[in-house]
Amino acid sequence: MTHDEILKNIYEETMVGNAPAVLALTKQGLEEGLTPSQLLFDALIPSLEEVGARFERGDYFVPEMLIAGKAMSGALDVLRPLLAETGAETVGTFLMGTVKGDVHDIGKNLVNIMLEGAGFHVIDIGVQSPPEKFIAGIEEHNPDIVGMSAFLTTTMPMFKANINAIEKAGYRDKVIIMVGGAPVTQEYADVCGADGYAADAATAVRLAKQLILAKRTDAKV
Ligand code: B1M
Repeated sequence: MTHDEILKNIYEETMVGNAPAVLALTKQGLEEGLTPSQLLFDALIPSLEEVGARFERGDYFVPEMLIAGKAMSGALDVLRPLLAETGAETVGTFLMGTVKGDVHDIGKNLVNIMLEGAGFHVIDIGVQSPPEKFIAGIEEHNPDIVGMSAFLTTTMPMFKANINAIEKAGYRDKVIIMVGGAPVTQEYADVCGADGYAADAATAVRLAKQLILAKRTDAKV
């Protein structure tokens, strides 16, 4: 199979949720010289985007989204150690969770992998995380940054609820707060009072580093 054929097959098998085939093709792609980034950005992510578009058009339903998501997660398990390979020292501690009411975790996991790859110590508090869980995470791990993901329009208001709770607990000045997720915008992040917003994992890593540096040197981003 050529590189293009492997990528095309991963794209198609992810779309139909054929997890064993996606796993085998991902391993084959790596053996044959495709990079983890090519597998991610040229096959897996575009496939899930198309799954979302089909769901919006009413051509796909929740079960189809679910199996496509599982197929992607299986491939991510293989790519994780490769994407996270780093010799760098710890840049900072990043506490990350998907907000209450939201079960989406693939995007969050991908951000985590890229953060780990950039030298962050990442603590993942999982999905459906209520404000108390973010607070408990801050108390236990003393993070530099608290990251929140929301993937539904209906769960985005949890950003503000979490930020209010963090403020009330007296930790707002202690932590940098970053938000993200498919429906989130810079404008919405500003309205919530977050310190940073990123549209994708690579930008999230870049911004996280900038925000930490700015806080440590008292500069503005
Ligand atoms: Co759902 N879902 N889903 N879903 N799902 C979306 C998000 C949706 C956009 C599909 C659509 O209509 N086109 C839509 C939300 C619409 C909206 O509100 N605006 C939707 C819906 C409606 C729903 C349900 C309500 C469906 C229903 O039950 N009727 C339901 C809600 C369940 C709940 O949470 N309470 C639901 C359920 C599910 C499944 C469980 C079946 C499954 C989730 C599996 C899982 O995550 N383990 C699922 C899936 C797979 C999707 C789509 C198809 C794919 C999501 C994904 O993994 N994308 C999605 C459609 C889409 O996104 N196009 C959809 C790939 C991932 C790499 O990208 O998640 O955007 P993304 O993450 C990016 C960035 O957002 C960013 O970086 C990541 C990597 O680059 N980022 C951050 C993420 N977090 C960040 C944090 C940061 C910074 C950047 O700083 C802290």
